[in-house]
Amino acid sequence: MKRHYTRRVFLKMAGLTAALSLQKHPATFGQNKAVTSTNKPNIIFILTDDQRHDAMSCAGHPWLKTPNMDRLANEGVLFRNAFVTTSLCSPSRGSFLTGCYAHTHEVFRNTGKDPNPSYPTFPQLLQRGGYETAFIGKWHMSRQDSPRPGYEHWVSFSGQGRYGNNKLNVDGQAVSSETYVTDELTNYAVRFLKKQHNKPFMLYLSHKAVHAPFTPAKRHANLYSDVKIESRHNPKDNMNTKPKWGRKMDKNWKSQILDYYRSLVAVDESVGRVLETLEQIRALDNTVIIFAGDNGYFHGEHGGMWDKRAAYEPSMRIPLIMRCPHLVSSATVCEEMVLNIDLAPTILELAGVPAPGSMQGQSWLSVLKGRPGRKSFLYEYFQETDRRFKRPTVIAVRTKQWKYVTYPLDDSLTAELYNLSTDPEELNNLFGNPGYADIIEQMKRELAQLKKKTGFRYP
Ligand SMILES: [Ca+2]
Repeated sequence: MKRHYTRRVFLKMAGLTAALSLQKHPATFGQNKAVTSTNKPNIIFILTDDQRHDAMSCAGHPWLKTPNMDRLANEGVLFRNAFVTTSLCSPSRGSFLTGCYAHTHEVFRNTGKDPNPSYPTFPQLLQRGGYETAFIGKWHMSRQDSPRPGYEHWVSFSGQGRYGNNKLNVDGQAVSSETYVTDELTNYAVRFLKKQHNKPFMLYLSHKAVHAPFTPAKRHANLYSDVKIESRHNPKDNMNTKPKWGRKMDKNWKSQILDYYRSLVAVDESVGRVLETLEQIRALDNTVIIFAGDNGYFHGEHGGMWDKRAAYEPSMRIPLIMRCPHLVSSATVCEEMVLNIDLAPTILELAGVPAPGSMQGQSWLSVLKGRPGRKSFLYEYFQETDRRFKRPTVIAVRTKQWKYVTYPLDDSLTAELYNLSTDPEELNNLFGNPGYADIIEQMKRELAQLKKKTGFRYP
């Protein structure tokens, strides 16, 4: 049973938060006397690739079973309004790491570039703040696999990597993978967790799944074969009011969607193995686990959209759960709008490490303490030079009630306005409807303010 925030819960949590900063945890690492006791929690960030916000049973998926993601939500907070500021792999990864917009950290596209080093990443700051840090998995910015600054332990591969037969870079050494990528990365994660830790640790476990080509583990190859796969297009969608672009379903979309969900089952098992390992090393109660996706994914919405990159909800929404036993006891749902750029300042606050002023996100612990959340945010996507992705540059602003989408570099495309309170599926574009002229003016002003505040610029 989910519990939505009430004033009482906020106050209770505010008290618990105050206690956290003072509390010592002598039992942090159980019986292991060699480990220094500390009041800093361990932190595990698990990132998936292209997982839809609703691709978890705890988020209401009708037939997919994700018992371990559900456990995180049942023992923590499920964020029901979590978004990325750019719905694309590399820019979003740069934003998780630096707490900044793509137009600031300068990973504008999937063009093989790491964030501008002027903007420190949260693992670098944690390492300086006394954490033992590890990165395991898909990096997917600059296309080389060698260790990046900020990590004492490094396991990665070049670019997208593969579901099998990966060429891994383990702390600077070339190593061939032995098994299916999700299991392989989890094996490395478990090994890292089980080693002796003389400091609090931060593990960044970054899965390849469920990115295309959707490839399930062999043991899951026939799961859900009796499920009827349907497109998410809503027949009530008023396509006449929308700009025409990006509507091209993969020709094998039914089997693609089925394999997408099958691939996610190994990720759920991975979450289970992480939880089980934390129990074994007696660190579960002193470890914060944050689980997120790097962007959403279309499964046929709006007349057959596929992939991501757009400002519609299935693309910009992400799954986000935080198990944080110090702050939240169980089964809490947060409705405030939180972003990928909030992850870094959140983790730094959890670790008691000051966030640099350059970070543009804000710790989401503040909304968990009952403070008001943001009222709007800027969304940006910059057109790619790769001709396979014929998607226009998109600049949008989203509030709790409204979304205003613009295509500033393509005059042939109409802008869009949706009332998310009455039309959460964005079926009816209200832009150009004279009854909404005042809302459009407000949204234009909000967009201009957000651009100014965040130093918006084109690549
Ligand atoms: Ca992605």
